[in-house]
Amino acid sequence: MLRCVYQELDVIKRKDVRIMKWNRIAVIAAAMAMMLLLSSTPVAASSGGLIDVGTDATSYVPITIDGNYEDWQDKPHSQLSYSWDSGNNYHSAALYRDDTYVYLHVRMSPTSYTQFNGYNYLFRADNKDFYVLAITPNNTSIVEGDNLLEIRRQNGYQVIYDSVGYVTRTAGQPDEWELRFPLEAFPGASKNIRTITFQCSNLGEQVLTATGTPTLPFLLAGTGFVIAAVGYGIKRRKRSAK
Ligand SMILES: [Ca+2]
Repeated sequence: MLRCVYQELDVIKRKDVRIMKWNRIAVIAAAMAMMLLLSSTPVAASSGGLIDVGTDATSYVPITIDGNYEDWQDKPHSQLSYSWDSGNNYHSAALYRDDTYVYLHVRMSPTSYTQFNGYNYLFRADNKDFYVLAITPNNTSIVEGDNLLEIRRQNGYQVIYDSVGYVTRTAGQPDEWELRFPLEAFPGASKNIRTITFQCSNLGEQVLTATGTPTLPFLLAGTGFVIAAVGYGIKRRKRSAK
């Protein structure tokens, strides 16, 4: 009788140890997921989302729209040129996004077509088109120094809420500008937009793809999956141990 009791106690102890072991694994998995989440930084959007998180991570300086362009130095720039003139002149441009805004930087060619052009900007978020224009308030002439820009929807001409831009004109230099508008402005937009591109027939024929990805929503989804998977494993173990 006593022996049976001891055997039963031993079985219960082993079950407890097994459950404790799985609980510990669950805690470690959750901790690892959180560490991954906290250590995440923006990655190149063109490299493809969740799978690349953490493998191609690069830390970028946040963009401030202020007519100072040093914050663009660490962002990859592309050449925008016209096919009939690509060998001679090109503009330099970069598209960047974070989890709230999309940002554009353009510096015109130093040798020809040096002046600002804010018309016919086509931003595309996950293949949905959004035409935007950038103009000075009341369409006033651009003067030397920093000029405030309004960012408007080309369709309807409304100023985009929470948008801002500056174009800088300096004697002997090509015009340079930066602007931003919120991701929420995109038609049917959610914060889970994966790919944003920019093109403008007035500046060149190339298509820019935004650098920077809001890793948080994707990683949260990933973390939830890890925890759910571990939880399911524990449940199965408990059930099969009965
Ligand atoms: Ca800036």
